[in-house]
Amino acid sequence: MKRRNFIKNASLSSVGVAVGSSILNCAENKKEDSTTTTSKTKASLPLVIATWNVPNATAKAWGVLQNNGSVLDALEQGVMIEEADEKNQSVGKGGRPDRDGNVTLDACIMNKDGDCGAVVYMQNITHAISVARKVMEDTPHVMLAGKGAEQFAVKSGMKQENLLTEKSKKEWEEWLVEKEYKPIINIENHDTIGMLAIDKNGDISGACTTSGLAYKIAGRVGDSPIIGSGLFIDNEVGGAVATGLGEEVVKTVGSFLVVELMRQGKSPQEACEEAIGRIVNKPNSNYKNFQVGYIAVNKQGETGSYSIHEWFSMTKYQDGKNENYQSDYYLKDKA
Ligand code: SD4
Repeated sequence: MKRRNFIKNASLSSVGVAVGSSILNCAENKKEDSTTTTSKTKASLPLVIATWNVPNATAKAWGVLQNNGSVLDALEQGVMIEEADEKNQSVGKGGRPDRDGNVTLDACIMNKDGDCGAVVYMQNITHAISVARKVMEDTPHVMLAGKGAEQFAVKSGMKQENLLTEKSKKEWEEWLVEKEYKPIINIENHDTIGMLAIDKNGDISGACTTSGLAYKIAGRVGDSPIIGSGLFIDNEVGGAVATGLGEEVVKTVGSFLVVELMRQGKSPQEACEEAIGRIVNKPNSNYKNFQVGYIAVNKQGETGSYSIHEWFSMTKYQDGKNENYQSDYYLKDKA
């Protein structure tokens, strides 16, 4: 399906799809990932992959690992780049608000031991990933929500700030004119950031952070902070992370599914494809109107990525090379 047709279809759909100007940069996206073979050759480590075209974030994470930093430091500092980037309107500061004008963040992190931490519906703190990590490391809990998460962040020394930038505010005010309730999925070149990393010892961890769907109903939480849906790591097997319409990912427990499929012997690419298959093959699935994308890595360092619609991509930093790979997608040849 050509991009123009996709945009047309999306605008007709009950679930709107916003295509930002940065999609025009897709020409920068490189070939399809050539490392999705099932060969069992030893991968060059460290290795970092992330959803979308986020070279600064992967470079940051890889640099931390190269300097023998911990994999959690690498992931945290990597995704913080996107959280702080006001131009990325799907993550952290500058994120698009909910329908009431509040920017609410979801994030989670998971380590090689299966420990995890998450924050949901948190406001006024840019670095949701850092709060998620502190939940994991400093509390007996897995998830903190809303005001409690914000209070915990402040007690942990993080500063409160207004996350609604002028640009996101203006766009929200324009949206208010029609107030048509259509969750908007952003399929831009950068978006919700999910990142998976393998350190030099071969240990895998992951992180995911987002401001969620633009103009969502207040209180809505997506897949991104839900362990097993937006992110899952099993250090014996591999890791997976999701982007796109979170409700569909939650309904299929997507990232856990990808990891379990890899456990059964599927390559990361095959596992991502089957997980997308579970969504599109559901009775009455209206998958033509929404995007979901997965990236995955296995213990051998093989990677895969797959989405429903065109223009999803994965950034990979390995062997000193930081490259963006256009994902294969379900609707290819089905237009
Ligand atoms: C959510 N999965 O909140 C996130 C949004 C996203 O690309 O990934 N957008 O549903």
